[in-house]
Amino acid sequence: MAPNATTDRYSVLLPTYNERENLPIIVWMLVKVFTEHKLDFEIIVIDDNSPDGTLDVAKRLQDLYGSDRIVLRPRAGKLGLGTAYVHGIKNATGNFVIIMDADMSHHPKFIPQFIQKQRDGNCDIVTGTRYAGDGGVYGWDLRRKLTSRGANVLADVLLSPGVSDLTGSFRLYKKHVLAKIIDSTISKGYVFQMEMMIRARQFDYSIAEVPITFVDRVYGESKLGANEIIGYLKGLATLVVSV
Ligand SMILES: Nc1nc2c(ncn2[C@@H]2O[C@H](COP(=O)(O)OP(=O)(O)OP(=O)(O)O)[C@@H](O)[C@H]2O)c(=O)[nH]1
Ligand SMILES: [Mg+2]
Repeated sequence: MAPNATTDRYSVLLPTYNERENLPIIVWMLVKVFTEHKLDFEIIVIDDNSPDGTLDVAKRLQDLYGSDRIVLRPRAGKLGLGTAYVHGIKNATGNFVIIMDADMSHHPKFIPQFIQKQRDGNCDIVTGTRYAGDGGVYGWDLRRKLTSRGANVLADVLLSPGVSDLTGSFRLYKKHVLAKIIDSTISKGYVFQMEMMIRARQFDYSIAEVPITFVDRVYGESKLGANEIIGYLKGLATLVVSV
């Protein structure tokens, strides 16, 4: 990528809940990628009062990398991912926003590809996909793989939005585009990411895809259980009747 080609600035929204082991590693990797590619960036950590003390770790990272690079926007309690993005975007100073998980399932090495893709077509959204090209999932058992794949196939059949990975959450947006989409999205849980793509289609935003490899979270317990699956199916049904 041509250095200093533009005045673009990238705001990474990192929602965290009990990610004290993962946060220093993901932040280090992000700083490295952005610096090596001479890209302007900030990392906005939205911690929901994690009982494991993630916020203390975030403060130490802010001391280390500086408050122009690490921005802390904590909240008093666990309020969920959707509102975490809303909260984060309010404080974003970049013209682009990247949303990703803090548990290292999403590798920062893909970010330059997202940016290149965005610049190539001036697209509104670039989404990582586990289900096209060289994309894939590592470290999940068969049940979890089938659940994720099944969720995507089902949504594609019912809503056909033409995006290969609907439930993924590693994406790059023009900031005003993300603000508008979030504003019109009502779902919670896993359906939230999918509804964002469906709303994007309704507004006629252009969406490009970059294949990514997704690895299971490095530290911490996964919490995908029957409740999340039932929640997803209910949310999908609501979407099918409402769009
Ligand atoms: N601020 C905030 N962050 C959250 C909340 N729930 C999850 N997160 C963070 O959002 C990202 C995605 O959540 P995960 O727990 O990894 O969800 P997942 O990948 O579906 O499930 P895992 O198998 O547990 O990895 C992670 O960085 C979490 O720490 C929340 O209520 N508030
Ligand atoms: Mg995860």
